[in-house]
Amino acid sequence: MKVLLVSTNTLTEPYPTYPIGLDYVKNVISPPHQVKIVDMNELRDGDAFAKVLSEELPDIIGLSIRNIDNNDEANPKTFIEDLQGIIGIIRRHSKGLIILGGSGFTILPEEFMNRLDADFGIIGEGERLQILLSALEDHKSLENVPGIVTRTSPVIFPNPWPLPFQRSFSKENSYIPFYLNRGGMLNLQTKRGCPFKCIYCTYPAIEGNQFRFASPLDIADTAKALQDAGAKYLYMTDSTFNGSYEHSLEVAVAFKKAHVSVPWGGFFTPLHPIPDYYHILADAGLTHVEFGTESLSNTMLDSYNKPFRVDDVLASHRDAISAGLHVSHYLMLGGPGENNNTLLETLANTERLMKTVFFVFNGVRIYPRTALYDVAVKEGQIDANGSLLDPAFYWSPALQRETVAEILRDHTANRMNWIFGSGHPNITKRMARMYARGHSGPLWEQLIR
Ligand code: B12
Ligand code: SF4
Repeated sequence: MKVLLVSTNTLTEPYPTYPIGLDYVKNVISPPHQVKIVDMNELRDGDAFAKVLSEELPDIIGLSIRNIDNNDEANPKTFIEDLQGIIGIIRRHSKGLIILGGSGFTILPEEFMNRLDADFGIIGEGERLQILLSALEDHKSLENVPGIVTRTSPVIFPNPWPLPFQRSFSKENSYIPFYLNRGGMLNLQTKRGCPFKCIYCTYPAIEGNQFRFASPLDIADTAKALQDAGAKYLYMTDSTFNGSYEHSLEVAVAFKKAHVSVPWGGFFTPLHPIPDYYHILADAGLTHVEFGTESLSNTMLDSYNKPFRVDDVLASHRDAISAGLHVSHYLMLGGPGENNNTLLETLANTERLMKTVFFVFNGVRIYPRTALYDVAVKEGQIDANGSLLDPAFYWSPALQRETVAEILRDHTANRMNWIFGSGHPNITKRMARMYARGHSGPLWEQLIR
């Protein structure tokens, strides 16, 4: 069959993200199927997309839905209307079947199927598309197959994909220059899944609740291929890069052996560090560490069910800084149990983290199939029958919004290293200008104070 895979994500904040997921989907279905990937970032408008549809005449159009929204309570942006527009163009210019997939789709499969005129959806890893395509060719029933959603079958979450996952990256992909010209960032996955159980997190539902590792040699080979394609920086897309100290160190060793020289970074969990860990990674090219710290109050870390405590954050921070790395911390304010005391405790402890940037989110985005969802329903913060396509954020009943705003204003006045939500538009504009002048990487190191 002829398959057209479409990356629908055109969000450029904080910067555009290369559609890595489609490299994996393509790898598993091609051959036997004839596959082309297009990226709406490159096509830019509906006419160009309609032209591709008319020229390619695909039997199947797979839409990758990465983002539901921009996860910013103060300036929310949702993407359902853009997706409806894309599907309208497909229906007008193609007779192909429409299949939805991607992390955004996986979080809200029922709601996307209800709101979009699609034929099928794949929950979780897109490698499962091969099952759907074979069943279509063989005219087999697709009802009640875990991970495959039809217009009539119920949503059944599948087990993680049981086979090794492999990417097919081609430096000939026409959309690569779009990313190279805007920060030079390509991305790389070293493992899937997360065994931790933080109460608000969707990652285990998207990727599975155990780590599944790619081979360090394969990862280093792909890193080299990305570097040879012109990447100036690699973002590790793992839920938590250091979740396995053993595997992440093997990756670092493989990078050194393969002479990967491009800088890289990713999400880290501030677990208690093992000796020399950040020095070894720095020596293998790591430059940026983004810690998913979320709070600096042990009461709140307990409430979020985080696998570390404040002392571990301080130790991780110290080690990463001493290895010469750029360090940032994500903070999430207002979750269950947050009150003025825990908030003030977090703010006081931020003073112990020097030379850093804080990415701060007010309220905690509520997603189905998380423990936070159940709390939010129980407290009446959301309606169990309502839609979460319009983002809802948990806010602790013990907090007054105005008091919090005042406390934060006082604490962060004149501090350039506190970024709220998706950031001030001026920062995004400044980043775009710097990228245009040839700067690369995530650039938040410019804000470190
Ligand atoms: C790494 C990451 C980032 C990095 C990306 C860096 C980079 N250069 O790539 C950074 C920190 C920059 C980032 C930013 C943002 N992110 Co982010 N990010 C992730 C994360 C952890 C991994 C994404 C990833 O690349 N995975 C690896 C690839 C291989 O997987 P994949 O793309 O999902 O593809 C697989 C499947 O989804 C599926 N699939 C994909 N496409 C298709 C298509 C078809 C047809 C099929 C069948 C299957 C299929 O098959 C693939 C292979 O198995 C996810 C959470 C997660 N664990 O998924 C959040 C996630 C995608 N991010 C999210 C959000 C919200 C954002 C931001 C909007 C946050 C913000 N305000 O800054 C921005 C948006 C950036 C942008 N321009 O789009 C949300 C999206 C859901 C939502 N609420 O909208 C997620 C799901 C996290 C969450 N909250 O649950 N992010
Ligand atoms: S450690 Fe990170 S990825 Fe894992 S469950 Fe917690 S927040 Fe999610």
